[in-house]
Amino acid sequence: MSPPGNACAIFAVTQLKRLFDMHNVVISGTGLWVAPEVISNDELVVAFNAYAKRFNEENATAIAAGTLAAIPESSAEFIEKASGIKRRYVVDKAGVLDPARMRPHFAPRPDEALSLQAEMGVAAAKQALAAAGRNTDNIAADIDMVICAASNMQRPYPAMAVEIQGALGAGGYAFDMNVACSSATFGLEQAINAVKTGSARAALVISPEICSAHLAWQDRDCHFIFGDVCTALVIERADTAKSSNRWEVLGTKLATSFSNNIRNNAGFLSRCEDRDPADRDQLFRQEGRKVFKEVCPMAAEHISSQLESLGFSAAGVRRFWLHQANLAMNQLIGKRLLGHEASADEAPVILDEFANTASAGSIIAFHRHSEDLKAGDLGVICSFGAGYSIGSLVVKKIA
Ligand code: CO8
Repeated sequence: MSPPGNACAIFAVTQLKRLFDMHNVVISGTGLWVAPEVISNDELVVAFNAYAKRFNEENATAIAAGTLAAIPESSAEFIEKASGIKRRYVVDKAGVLDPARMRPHFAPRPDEALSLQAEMGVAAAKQALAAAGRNTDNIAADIDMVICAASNMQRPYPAMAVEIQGALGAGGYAFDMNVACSSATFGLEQAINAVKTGSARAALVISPEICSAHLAWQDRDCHFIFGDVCTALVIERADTAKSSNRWEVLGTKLATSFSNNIRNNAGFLSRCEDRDPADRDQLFRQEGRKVFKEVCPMAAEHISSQLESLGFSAAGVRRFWLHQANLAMNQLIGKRLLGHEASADEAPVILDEFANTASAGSIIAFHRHSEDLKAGDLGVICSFGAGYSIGSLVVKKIA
């Protein structure tokens, strides 16, 4: 039997070897599935106000008696001024804009058919694979990990990621994860670590966000906030990557801190609690002002401390692809980081077109606004949201 000192030395050598075996990792392709229908603020407000009028008329007696509050009108001017949002893409517009329904309508699909989130995921993933220069006819040859990372899954099991893996014909393993608005960045860290350590060769991180299904379209405070979309990214070893838009991952940083300020109580216990799926707490709700005040400093500090730990400063970053919840939030974070209001070139905005798309927002910004940068340019992808949760990646363009 070897003495304990020897065992320690062997352990240390093995660990060192593992360290030296680590691979450099790149983001080599991105894809974006955009929901087929658009709702402008004006259209949304017309529908909301028709709903409010109807509600107020139907409940006129209770409102006059003071036992029920009347619903005030919404306004397109307020929405754009308070959030920066001008329109949003949704899977189903008619259901949302029907004052008698106020939620999308999705036709149920049989178990044998590809489910809605998987359909979005497959489309975005194929785009990302093509952008990465991968053969979309033989995906198993390249991809051996699929993560479906989103703020809502359409069912608990089987995992959406496994359905997407099957539909793509990818190899390896797949799993779902949910960290609300930070699902994509948290998923990216899992994929990056798996590729870095060799437990996967290449991974897809897919975020099908159907935010319209968990939004209370009858709530004036938030009815304008969300849109539907799906993003996908290919993560692979730097030495296998072929695409012309490759980004080396220099570091990832995740953080969470519990808060009730963004919450949704819908879950598998709801039925046993005799809850109505339309109850207000079974849908997205938030204390928007508190979120704004608490999350902005957290996100700015998170990014600057990560950059410092890697030997960089915000001034050396060419572009910030920030979470897309609210324009003023991003302006404040940009100002804290840079000392001046970030220009659209420094921190691109996509929420005007897409609204808040939960975890997909910062990835859409990266997808739309990364190709123009030069080799050597530094960038930061950062999400923040419910949990609270913050996830960031520092990346460097290498081709
Ligand atoms: N039209 C006209 N007036 C309005 C409206 C409206 N639609 N809504 C509110 N008002 C009025 C209010 O009544 C209030 O009037 P008064 O001053 O007389 O009381 C006034 O406007 C101001 O209201 P607020 O204080 O609510 O407005 P804010 O300026 O704070 O803006 C925002 C509201 C835009 C919501 C803002 O607070 C915000 O964006 N905050 C940050 C929110 C955020 O980032 N949240 C992140 C959540 S996303 C996330 O983490 C993912 C979760 C998972 C998603 C799942 C999918 C659904």
